[in-house]
Amino acid sequence: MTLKLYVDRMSHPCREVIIFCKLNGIDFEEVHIDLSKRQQRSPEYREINPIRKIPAIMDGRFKLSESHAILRYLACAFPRIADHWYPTDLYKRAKVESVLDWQRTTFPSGSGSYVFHSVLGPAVGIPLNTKAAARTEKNLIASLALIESVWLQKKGRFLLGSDQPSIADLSLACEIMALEVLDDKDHERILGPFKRVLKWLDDTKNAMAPHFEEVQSTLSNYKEKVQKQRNTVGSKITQSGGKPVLQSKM
Ligand SMILES: N[C@@H](CCC(=O)N[C@@H](CS)C(=O)NCC(=O)O)C(=O)O
Repeated sequence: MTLKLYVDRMSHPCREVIIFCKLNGIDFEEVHIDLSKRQQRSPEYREINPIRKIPAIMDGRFKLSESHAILRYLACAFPRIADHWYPTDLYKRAKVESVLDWQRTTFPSGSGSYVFHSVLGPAVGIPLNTKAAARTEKNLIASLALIESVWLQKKGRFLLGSDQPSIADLSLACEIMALEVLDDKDHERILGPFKRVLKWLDDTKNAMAPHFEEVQSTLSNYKEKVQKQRNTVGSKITQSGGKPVLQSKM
């Protein structure tokens, strides 16, 4: 039976799982759970994941949620997955685990939240929140500094000094790449100072080509849409001398 992925490509944990399957030639069916329509709250989806979050998978009769648990499961359950993704060597695996755990405990108030409060919220029906965005920006900058000084210190191109990417590279890169949706000025202000992070992101994208960019393109398309809306509102404000021009719906 084909593996089913319950996902929305707007969500970074979902993108991680899709990219992993594509990179490793795992056959899957993508079931779209539309966050903007709150389909994760539907009774049907509750049967798949009672926690009502995405991603989730169904492999035969086995159901699983939590992106990191899913990545670990896929890396072990499917044949011929290259060892570098989730090393069998206990010490190497433990190090990969430490990055994954750090990411889930530290980053929820980092890039994901920042992007959510400053751009993505309306995509799932939640208004933007500039105060929360400012609060999370601090945490995000501190996390980027830590990635640069701790995880990217060694010689290799990838996290922990490795020459090939692991599921920790995939997951962390997907989370940080959510920042792509910011306008260019904010993106440069936040990521610009972190040259090693930028180089690692490039190396990760290249090592995972073409699937990384292809799956990430949902976000780039959303950015274009937001940009167009900003420009339209901006030009209406200019035309009206400061106040947005509100169009009649009729
Ligand atoms: N720790 C979870 C996070 C899952 C999660 O928060 N997913 C979000 C989308 S990015 C979601 O389903 N949100 C819907 C909701 O909270 O109602 C994972 O890594 O899978």
